Amino acid sequence: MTFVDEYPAQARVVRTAFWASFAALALGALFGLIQTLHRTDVLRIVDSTTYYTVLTGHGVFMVIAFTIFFLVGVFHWAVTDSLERGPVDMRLTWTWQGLMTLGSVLAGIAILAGFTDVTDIDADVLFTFYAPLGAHPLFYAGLAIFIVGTWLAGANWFRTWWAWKGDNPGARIPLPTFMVLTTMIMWYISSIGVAVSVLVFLLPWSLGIVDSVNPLLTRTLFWYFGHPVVYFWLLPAYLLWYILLPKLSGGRLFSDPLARVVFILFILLSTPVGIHHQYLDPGIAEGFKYIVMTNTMFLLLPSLLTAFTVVASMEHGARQRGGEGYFNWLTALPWKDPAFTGMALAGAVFAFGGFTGMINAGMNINYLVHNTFWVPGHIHTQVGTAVALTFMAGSYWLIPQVTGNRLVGRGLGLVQVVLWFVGIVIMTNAMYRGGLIGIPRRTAEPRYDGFEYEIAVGSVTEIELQTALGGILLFVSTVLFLGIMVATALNNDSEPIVDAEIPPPLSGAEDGPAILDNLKLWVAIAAVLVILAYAIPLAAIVDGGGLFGPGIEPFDPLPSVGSRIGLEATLEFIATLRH
Ligand code: HAS
Ligand code: CU
Repeated sequence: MTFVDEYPAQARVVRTAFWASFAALALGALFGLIQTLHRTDVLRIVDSTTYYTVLTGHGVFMVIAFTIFFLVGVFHWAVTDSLERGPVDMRLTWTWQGLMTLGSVLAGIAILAGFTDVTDIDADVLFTFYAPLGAHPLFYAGLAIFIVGTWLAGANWFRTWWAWKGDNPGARIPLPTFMVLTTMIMWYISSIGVAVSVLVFLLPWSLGIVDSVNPLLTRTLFWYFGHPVVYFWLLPAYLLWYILLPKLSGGRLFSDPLARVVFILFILLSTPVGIHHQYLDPGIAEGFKYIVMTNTMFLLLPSLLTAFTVVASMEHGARQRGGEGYFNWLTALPWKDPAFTGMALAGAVFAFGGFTGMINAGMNINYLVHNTFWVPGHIHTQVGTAVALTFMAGSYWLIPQVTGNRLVGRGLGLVQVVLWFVGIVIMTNAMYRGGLIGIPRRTAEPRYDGFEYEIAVGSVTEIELQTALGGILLFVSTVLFLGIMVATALNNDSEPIVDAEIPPPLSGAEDGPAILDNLKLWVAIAAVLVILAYAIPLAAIVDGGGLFGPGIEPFDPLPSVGSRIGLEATLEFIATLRH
């Protein structure tokens, strides 16, 4: 039985989310090609001011719309399939789907309006949209509506689990649902930061309700959210690596309890480290930055555990297929299957991108790479491959499940994932090397007239040609992927498709302590860690630059509240800490 046979209404919800995701991928990839050819001086389709509209579009459509629409599709599939039931309330389901679509359309209009000068609607604020860059209110309103949509999606899945729990008292949470709920807990905790930044500061500022904002405060609230959001993108990829990859390998998941530990570690470790994006920001004490750097190093752990579990599961599968030897078993894996090979290549690139993340996290070496072309190198190995390539590879198994159609172009799918891998290796290699010689990121004109970079290996021209070549290969790969998706959606031959059965893990939930499922405990610990990490830096930032910007007393609007709860005394104490 396929998923669409068992849950036709839920398959429709998943398909709707996936097609929204693929539409965003198509737009984002087109913008990616335009900007790559522009900044390498290979081909100029837009002028250098419009470049920033293109760059904003590429970022928002790729890392917000493409990833998060795909995420809600995967999560809806995972909860329905593992709890063997649809949501309690389908109206809530279509409400969150509608809000996410409305929000992305509004933000998209604000961005695309930047191509015309017939309106004053503009949003060239890049995907991080932090002040002092300011966008049209439509952009912020769209983002806010989109995030509310994701919050309701999470509520939908919690309600489904709650109803299932009532019918299965004392049962452990099925692993796919556990992964969805823990990821949503991390999302609720972290998205508070961006919700406050947008709703309390940036949207009122863009509407003229407040005259100014404190850029360091809105930036810090953004990065409070900005590091965990990378795991919001990564964890659906992890879910596919843990749930699908063992099955595709012909084996079973090595350890369910270890997978639960990994997702709990992301709840606890991901939010308290956002200041590692702000090592060069003034106004945050070095001591805090040093603490954040140390905390960031702990983030290696969940990824290393994942590498161990996932590769062990692959080895188990290979040996069931007759694989032998220390490494020879690798040849027994299903390398002709685009779903398997795409995810394995994505995992390999993730390892490399993860280590560049550790380099980013080193406070002193970060001074060398921050705001250089190195960072987009890291971005494209991580979101651009670990996540994006896993999503595309996972689609080769999921789309037949939610359409009931056999995959069209399986061989072409294999070409597509390998082409993506080759393109990303070429492009990011150039980005990383370019960053190390100081080529800046986020600029339409990265070369300083007449100033040739002296570099040990190759030349700027060679780096720029590599970047352009990699970008072109990625664009071709995207077109291939979207073509296969459309052909499969339209395919109505009656050929049988892969079965939906996910085999049970080798070591099940019962082998791990029940406390792992105590979600309230993990929320409480995470809240304490967040308060420890952010209370004093945020208080110091407000003390130094006010809630709404310098020159405006921190709590002008709240003098009576401040004195009553001793806020002034606390701030005086913090001020002594800073000197
Ligand atoms: Fe990052 C900047 C640090 C992971 C995305 N990161 C970014 C930006 C983005 C991003 C979008 O400390 C740019 C934001 C902007 O525009 O300014 N990042 C880290 C660290 C990790 C990390 C420590 N990043 C990610 C992931 C992302 C992502 C995942 C997206 C999905 N990142 C930073 C820092 C900056 C930064 C600074 C700021 C730079 C600056 O100055 O602006 C860690 O999570 C990495 C942990 C992982 C490893 C690898 C060890 C794991 C191994 C095995 C893994 C293999 C597996 C696969 C699991 C250390 C060896 C096996 C399975 C198979 C299928 C085979
Ligand atoms: Cu980060």
